[in-house]
Amino acid sequence: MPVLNASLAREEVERWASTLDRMQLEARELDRITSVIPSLSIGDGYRIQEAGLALRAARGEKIIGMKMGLTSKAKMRQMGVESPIFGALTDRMALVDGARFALAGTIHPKIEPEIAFLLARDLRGRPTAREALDACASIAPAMEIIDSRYRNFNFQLPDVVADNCSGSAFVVGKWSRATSEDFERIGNLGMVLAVDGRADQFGSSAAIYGHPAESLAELCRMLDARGQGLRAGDLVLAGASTQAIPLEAGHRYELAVQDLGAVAIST
Ligand code: OOG
Ligand code: MG
Repeated sequence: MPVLNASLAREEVERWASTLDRMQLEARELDRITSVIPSLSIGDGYRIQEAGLALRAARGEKIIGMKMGLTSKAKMRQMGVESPIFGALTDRMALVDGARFALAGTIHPKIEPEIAFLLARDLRGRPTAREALDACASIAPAMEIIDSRYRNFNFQLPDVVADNCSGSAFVVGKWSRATSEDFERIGNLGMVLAVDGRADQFGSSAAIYGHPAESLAELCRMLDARGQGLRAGDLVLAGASTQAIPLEAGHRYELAVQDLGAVAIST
């Protein structure tokens, strides 16, 4: 069982948050915190994440939603960890569909195929996947750019949680209306991530925690355990359906999702 209790002193939490924040701003990497503090708990990780988000809020960044991470077997295997985690999405992380993403200022970015939800109403407590989908206005194809601040993406769960779950940027395609009648269909949509028009990763939305709405429901349950919830207007990334691939200069990355359409960025 992962350790959920928090033990790190407040000053230490703030010190690590500001170190990670500086690493991101300066595009530098560091060794995972657990190599220095092996007893770091997941609870400490979330406290560091929160302190880091407060630093960004002080610079005018606004939280517009949440991301789930490590919700697929492919990602758990790729990163060597085995339970879902969540982080925040801010307005400055959002890219416009078709935009160019400059690699300058990043460390070792990767891109991954995702499904995004937009909440039509508040969602709190411990909903089922169907109840979670019911709270959504719409769903869209999306891609997330992750860029761990740890050397070689080498981390344990408390580290990656502290690092806002490797979040760097994200892009969302066209929204489609989603209702509970779409539940079965949304649970098994083909997803193809292509580089310069050549398919590179094939997946299904079923790989995202069994069903992307199950990931949304799990996020809500994890937030509930901390006395928090989701609000109308929040955007949620449900987690990648395949492993992430390195983002390199001079390419076009496009995700096509069955029935939902495509979303792209260029580097
Ligand atoms: C952690 C973030 C995982 C996902 O969709 O599974 C994630 C990482 O892989 O560095 O965003
Ligand atoms: Mg992701």
